[in-house]
Amino acid sequence: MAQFQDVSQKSTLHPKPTGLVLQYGTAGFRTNAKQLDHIMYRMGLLATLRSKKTKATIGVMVTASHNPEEDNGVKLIDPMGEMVTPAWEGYATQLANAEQEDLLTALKDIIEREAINMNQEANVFVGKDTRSSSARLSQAVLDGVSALGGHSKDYGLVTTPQLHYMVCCQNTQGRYGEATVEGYYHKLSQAFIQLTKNVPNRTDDQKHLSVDGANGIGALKVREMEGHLKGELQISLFNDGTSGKLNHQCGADHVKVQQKAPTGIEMNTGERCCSFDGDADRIVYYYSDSAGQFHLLDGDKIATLISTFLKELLTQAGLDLKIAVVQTAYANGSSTHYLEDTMKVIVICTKTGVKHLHHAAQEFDIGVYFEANGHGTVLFSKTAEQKIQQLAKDPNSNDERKRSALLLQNTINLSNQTVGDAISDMLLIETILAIKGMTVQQWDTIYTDLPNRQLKVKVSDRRVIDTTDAERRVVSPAGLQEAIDSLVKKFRRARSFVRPSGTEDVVRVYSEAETQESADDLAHEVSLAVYRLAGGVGDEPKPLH
Ligand code: 16G
Ligand code: MG
Repeated sequence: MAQFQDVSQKSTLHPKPTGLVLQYGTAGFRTNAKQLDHIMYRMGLLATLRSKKTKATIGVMVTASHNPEEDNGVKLIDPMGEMVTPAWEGYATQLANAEQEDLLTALKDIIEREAINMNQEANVFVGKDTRSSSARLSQAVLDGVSALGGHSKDYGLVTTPQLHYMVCCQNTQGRYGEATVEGYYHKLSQAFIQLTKNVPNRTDDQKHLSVDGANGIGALKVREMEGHLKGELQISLFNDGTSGKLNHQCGADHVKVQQKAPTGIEMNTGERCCSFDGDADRIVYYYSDSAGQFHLLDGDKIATLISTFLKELLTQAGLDLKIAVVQTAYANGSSTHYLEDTMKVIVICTKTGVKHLHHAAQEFDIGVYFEANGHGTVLFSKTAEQKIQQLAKDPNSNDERKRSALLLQNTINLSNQTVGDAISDMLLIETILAIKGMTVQQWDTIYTDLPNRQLKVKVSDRRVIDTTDAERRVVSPAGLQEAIDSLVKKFRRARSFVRPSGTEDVVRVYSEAETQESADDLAHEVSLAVYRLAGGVGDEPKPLH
């Protein structure tokens, strides 16, 4: 077929380095940008096949999120704006690793296995972050799409959640919104303005927020959006990419892992600040108190704030809808405790990675999901949306119920229901704080985090670590879980787990305990156990104190 000739011919412009093996991991392919040209071309091909198969528009996002600027990556977006389905992650890995001469065979194998009608039209949306390699790499994706005769739309510079949003809008014929960046700003800012209208006399302090844009795409987009907010939110933007390096000493991941403020931000005592990550799908908040102490409000604190707000609204509206919070093993024990025992909401724990949380959240009328690292959003089921809409229109309902229903309705519009979105989350958090008349300090004291520590251990092959129970327990290597259990017993209110990273060649160690010193000691001792029982390489982990 002429189509395949074109694929072959163009593939010579995007040759695969012989022997290079890469895997479609938790967040797609991610490595040094120099190794990714052939991957991008091939993901253009695969997205075209996926589009033919689903008879819908598919998204391809070129980004490596919070990784250093030298890296890049790519992930595929399925029709409703969700992560691509696992079977196709497998195809992505196969196609990526086929040697140059086997490319057509690998491609035809997928076509056959999925019984794809090659006469079906295909449509692919492409977006990219601000990395210097992104322009060239997204061009390689577009080459792949055109080689198989697919149509493409290049959105250029967009945040990851914006591209997810576009794909969902396109495939729902605009019911979710208009598939343009303007449409996105319009939908979110309208909802934000409607919600903040409920709070008369907001002071300038309440309207002001300092944002660390991680020197990335989020900075550009938040600036674009600001005008739509009609002064209801006044942003001081730091690390806007004009001079600093992407993710370097800044951004949500840096702040969360280092538990300190990013460089380049001016923090006044008690003022709310937040950081986005490199592709703006994560957000964390923080402030510094009068003693100069830094306080982090991570994904767990955000999930608590949002779920509390929604639960109160449901009660006021008299709506019987089931709400749940989805977390991972990284959620601080205090947050889980507070949500279950004080708030009486259902808490679910899943494996790390957005797709796992997203799917678990879809099981409820309202599913609030957040990873401790700040990736998360709120999902509303069709039933929930309908009940809320009905109540908002019901002429017989009283004022309080109606007001709550309207607030819920605008909250739905403010949430990016396809994936975690720093901009949408930021607007929702600002709204809730305004409506509840809460300062960042008051939000922080809802519960007190248990001190915790994250470490990484280099081992010769991290796949020797196998986990179960949503990554909370180790199955192999033999003896490791027993070792962790007995170490945990030495400390008060302690917990620890280890898991192989899905994005880096390391084993991650997490611990929490009553004091920081205990959490540090526990993390160190567990790291030693991993080093000894799972084939550690290099120097033995050293104590933190
Ligand atoms: C990726 C995941 C994120 C997860 C992180 C864990 C997506 C879109 N992103 O960034 O959810 O927390 O990986 O990294 O799924 P790790 O496996 O290296 O600890
Ligand atoms: Mg990200």
